[in-house]
Parts: sequence; C-alpha cells; structure tokens
Amino acid sequence: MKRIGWAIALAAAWLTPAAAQAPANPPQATAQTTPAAAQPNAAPPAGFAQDATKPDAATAPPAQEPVAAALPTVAPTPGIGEPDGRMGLQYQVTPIGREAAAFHNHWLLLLCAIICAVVLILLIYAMIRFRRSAHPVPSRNSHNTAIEVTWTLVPVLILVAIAIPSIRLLRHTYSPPPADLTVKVTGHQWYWSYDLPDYGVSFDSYMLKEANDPTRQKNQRARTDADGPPLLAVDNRLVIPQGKVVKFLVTADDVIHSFAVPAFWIKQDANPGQLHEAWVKVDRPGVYFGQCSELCGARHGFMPISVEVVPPAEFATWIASKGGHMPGAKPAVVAGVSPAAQTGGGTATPAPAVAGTAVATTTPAPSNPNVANRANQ
Ligand SMILES: [Cu+2]
Repeated sequence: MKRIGWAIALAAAWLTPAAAQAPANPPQATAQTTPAAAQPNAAPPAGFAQDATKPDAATAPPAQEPVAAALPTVAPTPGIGEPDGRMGLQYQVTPIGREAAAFHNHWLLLLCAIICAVVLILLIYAMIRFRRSAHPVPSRNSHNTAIEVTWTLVPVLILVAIAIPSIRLLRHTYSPPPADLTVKVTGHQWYWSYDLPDYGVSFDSYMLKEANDPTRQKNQRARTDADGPPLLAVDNRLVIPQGKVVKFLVTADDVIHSFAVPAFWIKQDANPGQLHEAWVKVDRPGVYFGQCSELCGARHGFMPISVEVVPPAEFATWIASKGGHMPGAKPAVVAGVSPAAQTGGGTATPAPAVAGTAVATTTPAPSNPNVANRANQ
C-alpha cells in the first residue's frame, strides 16, 4: 500500500506543474512572435489576464479621458507626497499623520535608542567587570529582590509610556470630525475607481505607462513628468479640496486591495463586501502618491493612487469638468458644463462616458462606463 501511495504522490507532483504550465505557454509564445499591439480579441481579454506582459485591452476607455479637463496638470513637489530615496517617513500633511510621525520620530525611536544603549552598556560592563581573570570566584546569588522588582517595573513603565500616546493617537484616528466630503474608493484588479456620490462624479483611475512601454496601447496617454514619477502617475487623479475633512469609504469588488497614501498616514484594507473608513484633512495643496498595499494579483504593483489637493474654488471647477455638480446646484448647470469639459480636454470624450454622465445627473447612482469592460474579465 505504501508503494501505491508513493506512486500516486509522485504522479500528482509530476502532473501538477505540467497542468499549470500547459495553458500558460502558448499565449507567451504567440506574444513573442507577434508585436505586442497586434493581438486583437485574444482570449482571455489582453491585459486583464494574470500575465503582466500582455498589452491592455484596446477597448479600455478610461485611459482616453483627459486629466481634469478644466484644471492644468499640477506637477508634484519633489520629496513631498512621493518617495525620494531618503530614509524615514514621508513628510506628513494631515493632523493624524503629523501626530503619528511625531510619536514615531520623537518618542518610539528615542525609546528604542535608549533601550539599546542601556542594554549594550550593561553587556559591556558585565563582560569586563565579571571576566574570569578579574573575577575568579563567581557569585552564588540566586535572588535579589531589588533587581527583580526593577526588571519587572521598568518594562511595565516603558509599555505604559508607549501605550498612552498610542491609544491617544488611535482615539484621534477613529473619532474623526464631521465629514465635508465623502469619497467611495473601490479597488479592482488592477485599478482604482472613485465615486463622489454627493457631487455626481464617478471615474476610474489607471496607471500611466511609459512612452516606450510596448504594452501601452496607442490610445493610452503616456506618462509625463508633470503627471508624477514612473509607476505612480495615473490618468485620472482624485482631486479633494484643501482644508476640508474628506471621508474615504474603502471597498473592493474582486479581491482584497489596500488603499495606502503614506503622506496622509492612510493604509486601509479594501475588502470585497465591506466598507472601511479613513479620513484626511490636508492643508497643503499638492499631489500625493500611494499604491495598493495588499498583494492582489499579477499587476498588484501597477495600481497606484494619486490624490491632488486643491483650493475649494478649483475643486468646484474640477467637479464641473467631470460632469458633476456642487451640492445644491441645479442639474441644468451640468448640461452646460459637459460640452466645455469635452472640448477642453483636447481628446474627444468617449460616447459611453457622456451617456454615463447624463445618467448621473438624473439619478444619484453613478454609472460606470467601465462596467462592460469588467464583465469581460
Ligand atoms: Cu490591489
């Protein structure tokens, strides 16, 4: 029986990798023999399969949309809101971020340094003072009340010293002020979509590829320096107003993602079927980048987040350029703004997006032009 068991196990081990490789090899071979762009109607949909070397589907509509037609693309400030090679935390632009960074830099690091120094000094002292040549007869002590009380009390005091500011930070994080604006953030394989239900705005945000990237479709805009660093720039930034409390409702529609923007001190898991909450209040205008921080599939590394913080007046302009409306504004205003948004962008807005905008103005539920595209996956 043992031999039969071994035979079955060996057969399974031999069959499994072969079965896994069989469907993967043929598409790779075809991708190498033909140019990347000349792959129409390959199944599964190109660029959305678990193969990062495939080009995106030619029908991906969001990449054609202009970046906030009525707003010029603001270039990020080097070293702020993006990694720049320095060690340590990014410059924080939210109250929670500043409190947390101060807690980390001025308290936790200090405590770590003091503990390391004390332990090191004790070790060196014991090694020198009680070495065999200087201390030939070892001590026979087995109890010392003073030392035992000390080495119990000191760690407790250290933990209390960490717990008090830590719990205070948690309390501040999870008792946000009333929100001025709510943004629903949805993670998908592999892009983000944003909904501002109070403003009738809903859009997808894809990573911008490099100009020389062979997987970039001709209808996809290439990244420029004004958009941001490679792998972080997106075609449609999320824009939020400066100095306002913005509540993010974070979820996902396929697998677990994580909405993380280091300069905001946000790292919130996006779970399918669940809504998690995070909030920011950013006083400094600028562009801030983040990434999905949960391993979510082949293109996990290619779904960046880009948030632009603008003065409230510019935020209203951006809302209008997206076909939305400020709360309380008449829907008729939107109809007058939409054509202007189309002409201002330089490229024609695809028909589904216009239809989606029209629906969004009459019914609160935002319609997403990319839904049909997702259904193909
Ligand atoms: Cu993800």
